[in-house]
Amino acid sequence: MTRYDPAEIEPRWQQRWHAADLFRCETEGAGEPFYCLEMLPYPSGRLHMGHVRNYTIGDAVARYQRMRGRRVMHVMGWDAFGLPAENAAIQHGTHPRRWTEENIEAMRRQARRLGWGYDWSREISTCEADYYRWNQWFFLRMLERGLVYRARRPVNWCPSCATVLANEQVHGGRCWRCGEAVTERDLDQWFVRIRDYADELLQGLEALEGWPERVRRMQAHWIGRSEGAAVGFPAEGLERPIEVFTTRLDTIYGATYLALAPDHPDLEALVAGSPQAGAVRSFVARQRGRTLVDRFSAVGEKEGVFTGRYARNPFTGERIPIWVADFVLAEVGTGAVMSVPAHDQRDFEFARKYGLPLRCVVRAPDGLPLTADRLEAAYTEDGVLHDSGPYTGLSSAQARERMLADVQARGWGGRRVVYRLRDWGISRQRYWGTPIPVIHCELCGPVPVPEEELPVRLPEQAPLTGEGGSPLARLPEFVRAACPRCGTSAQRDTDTMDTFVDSSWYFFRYLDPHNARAPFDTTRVRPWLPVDLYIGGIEHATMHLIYTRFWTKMMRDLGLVAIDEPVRRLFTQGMVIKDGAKMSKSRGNIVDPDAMVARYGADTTRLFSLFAAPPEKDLEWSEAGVEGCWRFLQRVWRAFDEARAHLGPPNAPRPAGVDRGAALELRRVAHRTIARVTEDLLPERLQLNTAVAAIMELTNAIVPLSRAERLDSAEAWALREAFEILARLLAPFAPHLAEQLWEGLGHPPFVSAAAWPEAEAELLVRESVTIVVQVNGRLRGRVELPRGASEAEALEAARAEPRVSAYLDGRRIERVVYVPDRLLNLVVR
Ligand code: ANZ
Ligand code: ZN
Repeated sequence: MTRYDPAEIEPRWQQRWHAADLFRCETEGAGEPFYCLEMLPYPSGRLHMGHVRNYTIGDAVARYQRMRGRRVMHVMGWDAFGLPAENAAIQHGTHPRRWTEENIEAMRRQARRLGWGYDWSREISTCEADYYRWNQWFFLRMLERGLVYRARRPVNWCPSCATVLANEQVHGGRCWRCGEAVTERDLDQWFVRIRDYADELLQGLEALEGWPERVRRMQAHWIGRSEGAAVGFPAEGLERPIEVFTTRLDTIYGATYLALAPDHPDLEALVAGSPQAGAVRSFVARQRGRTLVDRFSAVGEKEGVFTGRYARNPFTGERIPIWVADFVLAEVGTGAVMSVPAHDQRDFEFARKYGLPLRCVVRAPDGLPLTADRLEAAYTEDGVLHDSGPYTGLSSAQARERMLADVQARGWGGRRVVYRLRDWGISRQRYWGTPIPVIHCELCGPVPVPEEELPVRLPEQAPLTGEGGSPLARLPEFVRAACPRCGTSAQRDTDTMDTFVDSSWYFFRYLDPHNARAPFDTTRVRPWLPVDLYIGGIEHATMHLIYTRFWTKMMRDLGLVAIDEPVRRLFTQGMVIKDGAKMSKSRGNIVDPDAMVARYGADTTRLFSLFAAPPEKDLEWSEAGVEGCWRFLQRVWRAFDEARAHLGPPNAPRPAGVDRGAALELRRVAHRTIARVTEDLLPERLQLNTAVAAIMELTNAIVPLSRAERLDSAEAWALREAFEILARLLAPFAPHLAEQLWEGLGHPPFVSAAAWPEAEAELLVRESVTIVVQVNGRLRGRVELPRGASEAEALEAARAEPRVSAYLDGRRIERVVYVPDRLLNLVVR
C-alpha cells in the first residue's frame, strides 16, 4: 500500500500546472468571463492564516468556475507602498525597495506552495513606476476637472522626533517611536472632492444587492447624509449673518445661544474690539496646541468661551450670546450651531456648565410642557411645539416644513444637505509612495507636471532619518525643477500619495497590466466588469470600498469605463481566531502557515481553512480540526488505493444492473453530492464548509465498496464513477490530491481543467415512503415523505395533514418520537 505523502505530491503538481501555464487567462476567447478577485495583500513578508483563508476561498471559487467552463480572471498583486517598509528602513537601515521585494518574493513562494492558481503574467506591484505613473496620470485628470484642490489642514506632529506622523503611528495620542504626546500642525495638502459624489455613493448602495447588508449600512453611516436647514442669524459687528446648520429647525424658539467652531472663518472679525477678544484668542490658541492625549482624555467634557458679541434670532428677534465651543467642528455643516439646550444633550451639558439659559419648546405628544428648571436631561424626541409663536401646537415635522417655507420666503436661508464624509486628503509626508506630479512656482503657484514627463520617478536614494517633514524635501536634486509654465526655478511637491489611491483601481489594471499608453484599454476591460466576486476582510468595509467605488465613478466620468459600480458581489470573510482572540503577533497566538504546510501539506491547510467554519464567520483555530482534515484526505487516499483492484478502464459502457442495489445507492449519493457542492459554490451562496461536508459524506459511502472483497460489474462501474466525481468535486478544495486521483483513474492531466460533473436528474429524486402519524399513541393519519426525511420535515408534513392537525389545534406538543421512514408519534397536552 502506498502512503499519502503531500510533500512529494504537491510540489510535483504545482510544477506541472506552472509548466502547462494552466491558469493563464486570455482576455479574449471562448467561455463567459468570470472575474474572481481577492483584496491584494500588503507585502509584510509572511502570509498569516487570515490570508490563507481569504485566498483559499477565492482559489476554490476560481477553480470551480474554470471547471464550469468560465474564462476565469484570477490574479495576485501587491499593495507595495506604505509605512512598514519605511519604518523598517528607519529602524534597520534596509532600503524600502529591497525590503519590499524580498517580502514579495517570499510571499509569492508561499502562494505557489499553497497551490493557488493565479495568472502570474498579470501580477502587479504598486511600487513600480509603470503602475504608479497612472496614479499620477489620474491625479492630473482630476486636477484638470477641479476634482483635486489644495487646502491647509492639520497633520499629526511629534515635537520630540520633529516629524509628521501618520495616524497609524499615533498610539493613544502618543508617538509610536518615542512616546511623546502628539500635537497638530497645519500643512498645505491635496484633497480629492469625494464629497461631490457623496449622494451618488449613498444612493448607489441600494442597488448593491450582492453586498452584505452590514457593509452597506456602514457605508451609509460613513457618508452620513443629514437633511436640514441653513439659517442666518444677524450678528452685531458683522456684515453677513452667521449661518447655522440645523436638523431641528422646529426648536428654533428654544435657541438660547450660538456656538462657533474655534476655527470659524468669521471669528476674528467678530471679536475684534470686543473686551472678550483676548480670552477668545487664547482659547483658540489653546485648542490648536492641545495635544491629542488631552483631547482623548477630555471625552464628554465640553469647553468654550463667550465672545462678548450677540446675534439676533430671526424668528423671535431675541438677542442671544455668541460662544466659541470645542465641540463644534469647522468642517461639518457651516461650522456654527444654534444651541437649544432643552432639546439637545450636548447643548444641555454645555449650558449647565456655563450657566446659560434653557427654554423648552417641544413636549411629548401626550405630555405636558416641560419647564427648564426641572429638566435633568434634554428632551430630544420630536413632539408638539409650545411657546413657539404662530407655530405653537404643530407637530415637529409640520413645524419644520412651515418654518423652512418661512425661512425661504424671508430670505434667511433654505434647505441644506450635509455629509459626514470628508473630502479625501491624499498628501502624505512620506518617502515610500507615489510622488505627487506638481511643481510649485513662486510666480505661477502649483503647476501640473506635463503628461509627457510622467512618471515622476521616486528617487532610489531614500533619505530616511525619522525626522522632519517629507523625506523627499531632503533631496535637492529631486526638489529642484523648472516651472513648466514660466521656466523659472521652482520646487517639486515633496509629498507622496495615500496608498488607498493605489488600491482604488489595481483590479482594472490586472485586466490590461502591460499597457504603456493608458491605465488600461477601455474595450479590453469591458467584458470583465463589474467584478463577479470580490473577497476580503470586513475591515475594508468603508475606506477602501468607498474609495474604489468613488474611483470607478470618476473613471466613468472620464469615459474610461461604462459601469457605475466596480463589484457585483462582495464577500467579507470572518477572522481567524485562536484561544478566543484574533491571531496577531502582539498576542503571540500566530499559527505559521509554512509550518502547517510543512507538517500536513497544502491540501490539508486549504481544507481546514474552508471546512472549519462558514466562510463569513470567525474561524476558531483547532489542532484537532486540522488533524481531522488530514485524516480525511488520508482516508480518501487509502480508499482509492483499496479500490484500484476493482476499477475497470475509464469510459467503459454502463453495465446492466447499475439501477439496483448497492450500485444504485452509491450513484444516488454521488449525484446528490454533485448537486449540493455545485450549489454551495455559487457566488451568491459560498457555503464552502457544507460543500466539504458533503464530499466527506460521499467518501463515507464509497469506503465500504472500496474495501469489499468482490464487486459485481455494476458495483465496480458505480465505484469508478463515484471516484471520478469525487476527484472533480475535490479539485477546488484539495487540488493536488484531486490531480493524483484523476491521474490514477487513467485520465490525462489535468483535473483542474476537466469539466465539472453534472448530476443526473433522476438520481436526485428521493424515493418516497409512507410515515404513520400517531397522536398520544393513537393512529391519526399518514404522510408521504422522501426517504430519509428529517424529523422537522416529518413534523411539518404532519401539521399540514388535516386529519392530524385536528388533534393538535390549541395543544402543546410535549414530546416527539420519530422513527425515520416509519413513524412519527406526538405527545400533546
Ligand atoms: C439645533 C438643534 C436642536 C440640533 C436640537 C439638534 C437638536 P446630525 O443629525 O447628526 O447630522 N451641528 C450642526 N453643525 C455642527 C457642527 N459643525 N459641529 C457640531 N455640531 C453641529 O446633527 C445635526 C445637528 O448637529 C444640528 O442640528 C446641529 O444641532 C448640530 F434639539 O441644531 B442641531
Ligand atoms: Zn512658474
